[in-house]
Amino acid sequence: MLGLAATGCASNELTRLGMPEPITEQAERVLSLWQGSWLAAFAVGILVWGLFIWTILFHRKRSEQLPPQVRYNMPIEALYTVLPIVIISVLFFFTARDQAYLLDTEEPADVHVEVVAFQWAWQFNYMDDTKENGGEVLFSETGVPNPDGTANRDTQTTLVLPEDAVVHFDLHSPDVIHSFWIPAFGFKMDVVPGRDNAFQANINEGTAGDYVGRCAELCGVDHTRMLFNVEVLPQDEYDAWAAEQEAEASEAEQAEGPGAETDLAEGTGADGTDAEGTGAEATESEENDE
Ligand SMILES: [Cu+2]
Repeated sequence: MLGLAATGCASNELTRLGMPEPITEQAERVLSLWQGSWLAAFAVGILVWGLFIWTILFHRKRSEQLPPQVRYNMPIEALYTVLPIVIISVLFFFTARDQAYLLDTEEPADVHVEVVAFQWAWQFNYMDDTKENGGEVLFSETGVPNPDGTANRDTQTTLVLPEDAVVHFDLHSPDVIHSFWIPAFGFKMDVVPGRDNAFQANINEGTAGDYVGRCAELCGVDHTRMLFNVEVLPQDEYDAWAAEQEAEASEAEQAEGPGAETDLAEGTGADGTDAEGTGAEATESEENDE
């Protein structure tokens, strides 16, 4: 009752059992797997607690005589074995079914983002996947490491996405293992050096708004600085934003000569920021020494 009162009137929040509000079709699936698993756990819990309480209340010690024993009772022993196997098989079935759905990247995507996770920030490369050879970078958003791990929407990189669209994510890391996590997606995936991890998210209609993103793998001493923003925009606003970014990127490319944009996206961006991160680290340790 206290729990009910404390979580307020949002019954929706209560039934989510601690999960964030889902903004993708995939997140809805994760949420129902989560809720279903809890229902199964509650059912088993209620049965076991019920048997305990029933035993305590109605089968207290009445005399010195030993009660009837059930050891080597084959039907009961078989039940103890078969029932857990049934429970685990049902949980396994739903987990395997949902995992196959969550990792499916067959559906043609509307937006294609390459996520580069590096110590200690993120780069989001918006790709033109209509081009051959795995696509071409249209424009990039490169973050700088958060100063001290305190979330600050104004200084963090923002991953901008359209609502009511299919987004394909390719995950790459030039250094160590990170994990790309948007809690509202109900999903995270490791970003592993030398491995092409990918997933897709079908972002729901009516989900425009601000969300948070994190690195969810302890990737080194400044892991907590790897924060980013997620902003979901209505389709038309997203299109306008993307066109603007693309125009800016091609202007910059013309100013710096051909090939400059690719260098910025794949080399200098990540390396430059990394060097900056190391610089900050050196200053910090000097301060600590003092
Ligand atoms: Cu990380």
